[in-house]
Amino acid sequence: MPRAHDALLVVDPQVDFFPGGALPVADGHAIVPTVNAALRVFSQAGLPIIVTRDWHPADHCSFTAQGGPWPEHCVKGTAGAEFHPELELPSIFAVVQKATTPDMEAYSDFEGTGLDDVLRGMRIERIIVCGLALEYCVRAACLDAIKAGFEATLLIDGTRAVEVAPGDGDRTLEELRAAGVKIRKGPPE
Ligand code: VGL
Ligand code: ZN
Repeated sequence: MPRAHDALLVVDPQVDFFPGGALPVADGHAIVPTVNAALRVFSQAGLPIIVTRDWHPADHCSFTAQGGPWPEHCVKGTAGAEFHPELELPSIFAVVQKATTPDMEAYSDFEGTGLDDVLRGMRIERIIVCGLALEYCVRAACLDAIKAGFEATLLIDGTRAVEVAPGDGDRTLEELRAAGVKIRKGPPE
């Protein structure tokens, strides 16, 4: 891997989701080597790379101040919303931003973005997924990829769980497997 008609989807590798950020995933740094390897391999193969970002207005409905479940995070234009500096981003990649308006929450990169049509237009058949956080945006991206008719492979070493409740990560993996998502260990080479 990868092969023709694959695309790489790196979900929300943003400062706020790493340790020290506003909504940190413990051990988030552990994903960096696998994500960078995936970026390198897809870039060298000339295959599409999509990096997504949670891109909220300051009054987003998911924030506790608005009655939502999360602390303020990934406010568009702030340092916490930047891609993590340890990411080795190639010269060419596409950015998808989501949950950009106050009233709409979107964990999935396919929700309200038109990404599925863009990928179909590029003749993509399989989506290789990594990033943060496993139970939320990575889960939603994998499930929606399958629903949209793509194959989906999750790079297990390139993702980590928030674990709001212990065991959430493992339960998510089971759910993804049952939905037809392939789980792959190690970097994509
Ligand atoms: C995410 C919680 C809130 C994620 C985004 O990227 O997984 N999680 N917003
Ligand atoms: Zn968010």
